[in-house]
Amino acid sequence: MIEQSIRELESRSLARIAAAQTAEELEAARVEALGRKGPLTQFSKEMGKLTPEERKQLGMLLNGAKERLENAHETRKTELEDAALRARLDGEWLDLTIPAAGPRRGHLHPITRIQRELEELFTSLGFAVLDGPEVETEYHNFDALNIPPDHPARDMQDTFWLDGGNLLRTHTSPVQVRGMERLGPPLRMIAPGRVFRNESVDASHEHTFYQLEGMMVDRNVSIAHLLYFMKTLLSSIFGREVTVRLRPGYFPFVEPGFELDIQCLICGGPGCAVCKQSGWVELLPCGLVNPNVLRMSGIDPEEWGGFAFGLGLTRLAMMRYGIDDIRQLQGGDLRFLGQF
Ligand code: 2NL
Repeated sequence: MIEQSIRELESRSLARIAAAQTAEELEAARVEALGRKGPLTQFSKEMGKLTPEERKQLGMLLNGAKERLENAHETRKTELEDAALRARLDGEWLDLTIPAAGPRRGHLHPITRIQRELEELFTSLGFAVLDGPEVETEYHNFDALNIPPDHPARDMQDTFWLDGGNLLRTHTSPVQVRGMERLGPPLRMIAPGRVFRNESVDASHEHTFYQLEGMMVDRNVSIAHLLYFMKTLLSSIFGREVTVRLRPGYFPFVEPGFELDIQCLICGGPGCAVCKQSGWVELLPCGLVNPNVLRMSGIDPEEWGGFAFGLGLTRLAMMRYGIDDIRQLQGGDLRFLGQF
């Protein structure tokens, strides 16, 4: 009678253990079959009422059932653990043969690209590419350029002055002054680089921007030479012939000085929003080098003459790429720079 119920109990519990699908279900089945409140334990507790012979019989029965249940539990536990590990390995596999993504490829800043293009062009025309200090003396930045002592450009509002009387160059002209001093005539040179003005920053003004100035000094240099080189420069920049005009312009370092305008490339002359209905776009200040400037750098203006020009690289980059806020160019935002 009792033997019968132990056997039934065992086979029911074995079935439950084998059917367990999770560690929780398995544990519940184990507690039910073998736990301290489980039927097997209850049977063991009642053995005291039995005769020694009956006790021996029942004890063997109970121990056998207990052992088989424990084995079944252990087996199922291992099965479930193996299955869990296999599922995890399937989910987490790594293909170590896939090639790595590699470092992200960078590229030149749009201003650097324009600068390099123009360096190539001028090199091909026999010009040297010169570099110079960004911290300059007042002499090289102003005096040697015939800029008078009371000129507003020398003001605190326009120039970053440094302790000791030096300053951050406000144009690349001092590089050309140093070039004239060092090379002597005849010479052809360009001076591209970073310049600084004490400006309030907004969409069209930066305290830091880029310029490319150029100069040729030789015998019998005329405005015809100036025009030839400027037209060559502009058709290289814009990739087509451009129509130009000269208007008088005043800069202390050139005499005569000009504003060179190009016929508007958007509307071709009749007038549009870009040229403000005038048909012309102001682009390039230039002129013949002032004899005082030549003399101060040790070049005899009776024998030598030259032309010079100044090109805003930052403005050119904005025109070419349609950038409407100058602050983007120095901003370092890769989402912006990545577009070029
Ligand atoms: C500008 C300035 C110009 C020059 C720059 C120059 C330099 C020397 C002698 C004579 Cl050492 N001239 N530079 C000449 C004409 C115009 O432009 O701010 N351009 C955006």
